[in-house]
Amino acid sequence: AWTKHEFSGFQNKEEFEREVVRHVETTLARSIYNCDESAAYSASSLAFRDRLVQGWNKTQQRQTFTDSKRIYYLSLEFLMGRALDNAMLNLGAKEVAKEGLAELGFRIEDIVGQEHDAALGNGGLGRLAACFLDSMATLNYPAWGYGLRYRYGIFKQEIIDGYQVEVPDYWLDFNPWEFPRHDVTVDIQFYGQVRKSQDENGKTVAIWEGGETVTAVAYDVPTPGYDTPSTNNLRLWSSKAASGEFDFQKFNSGDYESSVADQQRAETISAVLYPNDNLDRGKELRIKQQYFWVAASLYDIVRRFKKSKRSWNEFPDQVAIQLNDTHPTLAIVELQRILIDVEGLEWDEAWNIVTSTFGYTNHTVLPEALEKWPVGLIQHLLPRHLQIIYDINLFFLQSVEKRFPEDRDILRRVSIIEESQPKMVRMAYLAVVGSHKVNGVAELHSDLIQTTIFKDFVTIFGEDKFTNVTNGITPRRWLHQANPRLSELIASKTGGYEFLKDLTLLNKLELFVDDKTFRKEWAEIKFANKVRLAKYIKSTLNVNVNPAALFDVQVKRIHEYKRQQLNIFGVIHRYLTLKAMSPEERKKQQPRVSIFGGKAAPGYWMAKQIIHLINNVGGVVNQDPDIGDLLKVIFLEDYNVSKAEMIIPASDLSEHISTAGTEASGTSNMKFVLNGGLIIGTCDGANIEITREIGQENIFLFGTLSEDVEDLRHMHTYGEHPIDPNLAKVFDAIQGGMFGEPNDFNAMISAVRDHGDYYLVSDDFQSYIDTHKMVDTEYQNQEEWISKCIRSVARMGFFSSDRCINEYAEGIWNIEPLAV
Ligand code: 26Q
Repeated sequence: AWTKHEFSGFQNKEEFEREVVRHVETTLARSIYNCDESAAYSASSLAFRDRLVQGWNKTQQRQTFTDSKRIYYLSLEFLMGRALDNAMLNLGAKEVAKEGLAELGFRIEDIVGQEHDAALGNGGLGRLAACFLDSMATLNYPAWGYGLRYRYGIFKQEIIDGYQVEVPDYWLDFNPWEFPRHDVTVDIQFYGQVRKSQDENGKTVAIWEGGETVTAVAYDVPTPGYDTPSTNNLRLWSSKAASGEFDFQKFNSGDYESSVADQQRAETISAVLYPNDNLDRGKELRIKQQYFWVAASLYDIVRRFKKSKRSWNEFPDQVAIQLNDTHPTLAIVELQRILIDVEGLEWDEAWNIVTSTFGYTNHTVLPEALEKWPVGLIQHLLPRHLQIIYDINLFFLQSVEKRFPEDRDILRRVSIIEESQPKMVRMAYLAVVGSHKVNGVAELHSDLIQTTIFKDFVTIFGEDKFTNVTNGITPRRWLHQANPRLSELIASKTGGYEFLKDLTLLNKLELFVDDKTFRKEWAEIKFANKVRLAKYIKSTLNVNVNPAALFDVQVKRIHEYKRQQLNIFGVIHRYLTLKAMSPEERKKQQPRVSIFGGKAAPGYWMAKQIIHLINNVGGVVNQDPDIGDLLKVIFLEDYNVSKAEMIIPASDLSEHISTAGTEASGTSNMKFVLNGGLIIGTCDGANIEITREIGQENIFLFGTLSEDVEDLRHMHTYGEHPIDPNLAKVFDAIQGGMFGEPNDFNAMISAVRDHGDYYLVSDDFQSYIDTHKMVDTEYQNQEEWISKCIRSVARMGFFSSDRCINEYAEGIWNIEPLAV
């Protein structure tokens, strides 16, 4: 039962029930005798929403009244998942809701399950933003998120004949969690021309005029903290035609069609989330989204600052803005434009304010993910901004030239403008130059950016500008909400649910590692979670999986660098090995279920091939009577946040096997370990720090180290590189037609065999299968396995997003919690 929660949404179940009934009968205008699960969801949400709003209003009033410094988190993605379950938990009213719903004849899981995920993100970066909102509210930081209100979130994935098919995700039918603010609008200008003019003092000023205008409308989403009345705001902008733009003349003169077309063109800006993850496709609409969102957010932030009547040099004392990757980099240019063109500040004073305000988080070193925009496109779309970018670059390069007069190449290397054909604006360089701090998201990644893509900038600006903030996850959603029984068991041993606010308290679990009954309860919970997933697999795929088998899970976006192909090749190797065994030998093998899930970007052909191969392998293996329970291969359709909440607690082993140096951090690795699963992984991203925290005896590491990757790639291109013999057998099986048409997967195989094996699949194959053999052996000793799981959980305190947000607050934002 819920005991120590100090802040509660409802005093008792009767109060909750009264509110649900009231909403069914009045807001929804339905009879309580005709209340189905959908209506019960709606009414429960509205009941909780009312409570959220109270804390939200108070929090906002207090932030305004105390005039405290705020952090603004700019992210094109917020992968929130479901809100009702989270609101119940954060308001400490889950028990009350459970009992109240039971009295009304419902099971809480069914009601919570009615909600459509808010899926305004691709993967890690978007989910990180959502975890940060949870932590910022929980820790009482005055924080706002700013994003786009996409009409369509990430597509829904269907698997048809083994292939991915994308279906649009229209999610706004009924969304009680947003509040339209039709009175909070900003007109955003695009295109047009810049003309020079003189102001009243004879100073030359730039006038940006003409072009077209689109209106941004604010939609606010309350984001509650856990066990605190603090409720922060997530402001999402929606685009619509500007009132003057919805051309009444056209309309009245009967040109109805073109006036509607104008309106649709405006609404297109916030229509759809780009489904690329770690891939930059330079589409004009994407940069229009970026400017639209950035300009609306900055107008809003500046408007709020100006109400306080402070002088401009106090702006960085009142405002910190964090850029979630380069997607909002135009904010740097936009603030400079506002300060010099609108507010009349001098360049240097304005630039000081700008650079003191912004922090930039890098999430990738992959060259194909680094944003670049053609100069010509920006010239056309944002002519004044291009001038400012050129001026920023000019002053920056002048200062570099002064300091490094002997280095003739450095200016070309660090220029914000790449002198290519066509010329490109390098957004990451602009973000570095325009921010006071640049951080990576795990230690290895932060080291790598300082020695590779930003090496020259470290020389120019000094090491202090570059820092590391290792990612974290919210234990509220990723432990308590996803795995309530494990959370309860932990609470019973660590002195209540305090660990949800101070995750380092998990270390108290070490005392119980050898406690037989504790271990047994632990194992029972894992088993129950596996039974639940097995039922789900049966109901969706009609495949029977044995919950006593080892569940081996890889769920994440499908990408060659994440190496789902290595995993499926390993599975095929296992299948071939089992097939070659005698029935007696087979009986001694550890049964496994290999579970995959994840979306491929719609235009990423190779990623779609990988999905196809996984499904084809499942089709063969799962039917094979020689194999039975020894091996099952499952591809779970439409992996998303709410499915993650079910899948992660059911894993025994999860795979985090990116080519070393490619995965900036990874965050699901943290979620799996926190839920009592072990992991197999490369020395990449946060795996390294997880190893340091939990101990290397509790993790299955394998493969090439990042410092050796470059040499190996060089060897592949210029030297001999015989393919791994076991992998060659796997390729022969595929090309012999064992898993469908013999030639269907030639490109995947060629990438390894003939095209340089950029992701080192062959190099790592032997150590990968050897490590899996160790996993099999260790899993046989269940007592020892469970001890490892418990010890690992006990040592995961570091990976709370609360720790992470405190590091940002202290090291980058210079901001303090607001006492409640
Ligand atoms: C860029 C330009 C045009 C269109 C799309 C994009 C785009 C969109 C999304 C580029 C990248 C992303 C997403 C990147 C991402 O999710 N990165 C992940 O961030 C996590 C949180 O820091 C890390 O844990 C992962 O390692 C990293 O891959």
